[in-house]
Amino acid sequence: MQAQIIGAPIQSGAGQPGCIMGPDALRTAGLVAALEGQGVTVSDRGNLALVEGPKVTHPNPVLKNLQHTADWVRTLRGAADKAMEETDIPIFIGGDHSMAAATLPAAANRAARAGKPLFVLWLDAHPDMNTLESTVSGNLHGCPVAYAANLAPFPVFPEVPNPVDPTRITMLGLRSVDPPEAEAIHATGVDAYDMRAIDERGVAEPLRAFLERVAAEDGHLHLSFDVDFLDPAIAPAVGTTVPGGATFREAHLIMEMVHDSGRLTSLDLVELNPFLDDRGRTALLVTDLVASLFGRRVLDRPNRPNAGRLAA
Ligand code: NNH
Ligand code: MN
Ligand code: MN
Ligand code: MN
Repeated sequence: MQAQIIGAPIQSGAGQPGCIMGPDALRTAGLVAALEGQGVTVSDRGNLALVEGPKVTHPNPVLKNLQHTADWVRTLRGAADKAMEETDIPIFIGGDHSMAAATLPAAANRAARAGKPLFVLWLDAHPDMNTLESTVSGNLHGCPVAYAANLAPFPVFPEVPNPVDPTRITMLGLRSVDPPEAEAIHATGVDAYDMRAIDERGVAEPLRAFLERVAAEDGHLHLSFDVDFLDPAIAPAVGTTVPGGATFREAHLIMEMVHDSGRLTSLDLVELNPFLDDRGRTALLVTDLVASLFGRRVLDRPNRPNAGRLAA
């Protein structure tokens, strides 16, 4: 299996700086070796360079860094559409979650070309379903799902020829949802599991049902992993920590189950802010989760003296 790594050092969609360092922190933590250790042939394409695009404006004055983020989304969309053609599994490393405004439409384009439905597994404390009108923070990383599913006009971003079907999106880990987002989840039929649902049912049951649907419909599967899905106690390096997140084992189990499904076709690793990290532990944890996602099994975990520190 071949994977390409595409670094997108974009931070203008988040409320505070630092995600610009995300791609290089993941590389420093050993992302390439983690993949190669699972037999994946990796081509690391380095970090994208921003290409400035057409001037965009929007009447909502709260929107932050609109031009810069729109330029990034357009730049990454071009690179993502290309990577989708070139490799089995493009891995987009960020960078804030506005990246998904490029990677989701690109994944949907590839699925449409293959004549398959696209499914999305969204692991995040937040649904990122705000519109350019509904956002209160003005941070565009809170909007990519609404854009990619065509829930509202986003004239500042490129056209979306193949909108993502909201009923084929499963969200796990939600615990910070704005009122218009809650309304959008109900109105569109996104399959959303907040942390209370996970407390009661665990991650395995809803995830198994989702993966069975992907298999039954012979779908493509894009996994979008926001670091704030994880509990801040194990993953401090994120600008929007929310208490009560996924545990180490919940996160690994999800990765192991997605691997076993054999369905993964593209991946986002987003919102890592190394400026907020504690001796690289969050970057190491994300890298460790990627190893599970590509097939490392609990019984094969290396018995290194350091391996246990990730469980702290
Ligand atoms: N919903 C909030 C907003 O739109 C928070 C979004 N922040 C995230 N999303 N980190 O994953 O600003
Ligand atoms: Mn997010
Ligand atoms: Mn989030
Ligand atoms: Mn494998």
